[in-house]
Amino acid sequence: MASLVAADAKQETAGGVSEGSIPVYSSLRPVHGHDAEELAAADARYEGLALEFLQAYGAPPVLFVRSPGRVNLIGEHIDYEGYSVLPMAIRQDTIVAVRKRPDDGSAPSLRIANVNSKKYPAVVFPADPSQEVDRGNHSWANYFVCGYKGVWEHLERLKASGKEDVEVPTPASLDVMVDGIVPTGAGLSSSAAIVCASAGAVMAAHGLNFSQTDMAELCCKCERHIGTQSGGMDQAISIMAKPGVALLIDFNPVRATDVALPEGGTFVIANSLTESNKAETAAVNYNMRVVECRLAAMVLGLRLGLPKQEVYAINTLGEIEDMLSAAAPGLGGEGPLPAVEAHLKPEPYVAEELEELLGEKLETIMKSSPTSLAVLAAAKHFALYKRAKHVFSEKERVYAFRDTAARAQSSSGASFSSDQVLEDLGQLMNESHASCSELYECSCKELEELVGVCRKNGAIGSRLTGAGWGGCTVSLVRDGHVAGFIESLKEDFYKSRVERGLIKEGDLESVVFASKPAGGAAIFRFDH
Ligand code: NG1
Repeated sequence: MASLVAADAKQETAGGVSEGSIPVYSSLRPVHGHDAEELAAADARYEGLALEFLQAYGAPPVLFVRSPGRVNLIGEHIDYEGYSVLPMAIRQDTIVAVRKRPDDGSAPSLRIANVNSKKYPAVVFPADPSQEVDRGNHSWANYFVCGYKGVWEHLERLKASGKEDVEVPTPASLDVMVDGIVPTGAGLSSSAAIVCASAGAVMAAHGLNFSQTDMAELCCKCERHIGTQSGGMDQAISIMAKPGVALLIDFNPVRATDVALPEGGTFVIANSLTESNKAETAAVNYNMRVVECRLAAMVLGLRLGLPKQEVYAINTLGEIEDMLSAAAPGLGGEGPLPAVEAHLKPEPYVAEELEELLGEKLETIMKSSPTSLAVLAAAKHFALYKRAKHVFSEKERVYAFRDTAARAQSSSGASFSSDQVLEDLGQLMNESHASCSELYECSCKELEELVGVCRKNGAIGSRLTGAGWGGCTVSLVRDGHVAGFIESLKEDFYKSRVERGLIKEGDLESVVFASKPAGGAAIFRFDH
């Protein structure tokens, strides 16, 4: 196979590809061409994937779709409450190679394999968009099935909304090979990377190309088949990211605004080496927080004097803030936090207490959500005050972060103290971490240790990133200090772990690294 970087870099916009859809390239250059070493490594990786594909299926892939992981700079656990977040994509991504398999008379099927076949064995599913994702069996390929279902669900929604010209293709047999290098269980959105790349591959293999916003929405919805009640941050950044900038992402509907990051600072990601398996721990961690926020919103709704039936329909703290603002425009400039102080007690609530207040069994209120019922079955108490306080304060920090970063852009000349901007951003990150740790209780002892080591070694700000309970930290570090910072982390955090056999010395480059904002999802068709 010829080198994949040799062809011209061109984005195809003809042939039914509408503006704002996933870019289609015939070369790796637009995504990986900023650096010769990166381009050569990407070229080798795609070549290797194409070869594995050929060996597995006896024919080459027709196209590749890549979608990146992300690091969230600020705005943790607030996307599912409807609030804006501020992530950037990282270089590490998942690539899905695909071809439509010619009809051989047998029932259409999806053959899904991974270049890492030891860890991720090959699986066959029916080519049936209505199949359920088997939540009881945590197969890696379930994420592909989520993306697969998402494409058809989106087409069905379009049809249901009255779009008469929507043609739903017949589901074809597909051969698929996946190559993912986003660390798993690390809070860097490996799950969104595979879901987005899978949905993109299914879409493109059937001759479709949806808009980026439609893709972001559909990937968010379909990843929920895995069993987590996720917000839309990861899928939105994975699809819509642009090289060189972070994005402020708003929801309902999903929108992205560029946030230029100030000169002089670099974000360094470090893995705590504690894996957090979000899908398997959903009932006690991630979904538990979603349910706690919903209960907090309901109790606040009661205090607002809403009728019970309206209260039961409330899902998020974002909805409650809108209602509070409608009742008292501007909320006296103080936002919803005073309502939390006034109406929620600092101690956790038990289920019976909430049922007494709400006048209904929690199981009845949440009966339409099996994942919420799993939370109720596992939960002993619900920390409504702490969770609401985190959400309402964290959303303010997101806007403060965006406004602080903008200060660096609007000032002209070096006399402006960009160092002060970095300090202010760092402080917001530290405050965010404290809130995640103390109020949202989504940290763990390894993350606390790592954040401490990062700050001790000169991070201007350091915080857990992603869902937490393990995974990574992100630290803001002065440019000139990055190499020394990484070395000191190796010494102070990783050395003892290498000695204990938790990680190999040679793998450290993939657990602690600096990252510039990378680009989003792309389709590659190499015609030669
Ligand atoms: P990670 O850390 O990638 O699992 C999860 C959610 C996000 C967001 C963050 C916390 C999914 C797919 N992603 O991300 O939507 O809520 O936690 O801010 O569930």
